[in-house]
Amino acid sequence: MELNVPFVSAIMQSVSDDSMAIALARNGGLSFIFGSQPIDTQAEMVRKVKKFKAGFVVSDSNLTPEHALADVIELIEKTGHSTLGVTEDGSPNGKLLGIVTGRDFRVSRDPLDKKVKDFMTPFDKMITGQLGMTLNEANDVIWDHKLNSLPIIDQHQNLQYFVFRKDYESHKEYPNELSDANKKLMVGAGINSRDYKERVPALVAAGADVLCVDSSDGFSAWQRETIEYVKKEFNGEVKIGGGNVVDKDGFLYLAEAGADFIKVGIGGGSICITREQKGIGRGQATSIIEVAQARDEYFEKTGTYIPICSDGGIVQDYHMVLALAMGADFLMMGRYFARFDESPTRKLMVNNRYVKEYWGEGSNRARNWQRYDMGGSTGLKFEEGVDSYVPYAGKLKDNLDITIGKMKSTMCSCGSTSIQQLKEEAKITLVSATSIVEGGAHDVILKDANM
Ligand code: RVP
Repeated sequence: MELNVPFVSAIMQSVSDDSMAIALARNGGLSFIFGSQPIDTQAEMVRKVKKFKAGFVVSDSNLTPEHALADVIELIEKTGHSTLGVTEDGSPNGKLLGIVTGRDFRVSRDPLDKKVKDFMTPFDKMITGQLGMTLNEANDVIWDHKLNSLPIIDQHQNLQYFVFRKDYESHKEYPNELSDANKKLMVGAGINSRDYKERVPALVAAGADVLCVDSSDGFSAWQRETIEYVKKEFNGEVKIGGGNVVDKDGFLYLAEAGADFIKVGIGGGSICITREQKGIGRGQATSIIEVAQARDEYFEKTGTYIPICSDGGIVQDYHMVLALAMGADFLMMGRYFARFDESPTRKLMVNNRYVKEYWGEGSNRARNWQRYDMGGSTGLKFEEGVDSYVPYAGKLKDNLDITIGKMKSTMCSCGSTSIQQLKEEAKITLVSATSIVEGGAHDVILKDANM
């Protein structure tokens, strides 16, 4: 398994759900769907990613014919989408009975209690597509009949998807798309070392391509047992990573346990206060350099190359190149992805700026899910993560394109045409605090201080 861009999104409630996973895989990376949720909801998110078909959108705005105009208006406000599926049971895949768009009602004239069935465009007046048609065929129907959207139904008239005219442009090629042998997007999932005997089979059945034991401290017998169990139970066919570790001993421990990749980093995450709270962790660069060396020695000795992932602490785009140059094979980021439209959290206006919520998995906010699932001790007295905001940054693709452009430019300056060459040849130098000041704009009055 190989990534097309060396990025994965963090195993966090505030980062990696199915929307993030779809967006990132389309752009060549991979998300690990957060494991701090019940097994069935996590498996459902994995399933949604595997079911994703470019251009075919599962309808998120649906009502029954018995609903009223007031419900239509409320739903449009909530979702921001103005094409509503009318199904027998109001579900996204129920029997399709009609469709409502802005052309079907007039708020100024129609009473708010007017029933959907009295103003929807009914099924027998609609043009629909059949499940199985290609995106090109669907777009031809949209074009020929001058439609704005085409509902796609199965042989029982159940609504499956909508194809929208306005999406046509945005469905241009995604050259880096990360897909499996069946052309389905790839997706990972986080697991823990407690309920893995139930969680892992459910995630594998849902189609997860790779798993990762999610813990701030991976150098533990629990983690070894989890990895060994998964390897044995699935005859070595399920890929599973472990972590996090910060030194050679930790790396070797998980390598011997059978981990397919190993995550590096404790306490460096932007929302992480593990070092402050427990005194546990290590500088990210020091950790990466040591573990990368351990990986290379292990490879020389055994012939097995176990990729390492630098997890946490990356803020600037150049940090990414640095982590790769220091030896990381790929990077996990939370804060970076949390800022985008596709992350699962709310976008808010705070102090005249758009922000998105971002909270650590070790915060009480994230840990609250356990009271539904795990029983046991939920009354832990301290937090290892904070609840915060990050500046909103727009769409993932736009940002990723810029980041990758910058990284390529840095690599170009290092004379490297591949990550491997960068690792071997880049010259890394220690910098002083003064040199960092010197590296930014300094001693000038910036024209637009808000930029
Ligand atoms: P960052 O990209 O700097 O936001 O860091 C994200 C990483 O921080 C995660 O991948 C995880 O390793 C770590 N994390 C997540 N939650 C917490 C916490 O609550 N302490 N830490």
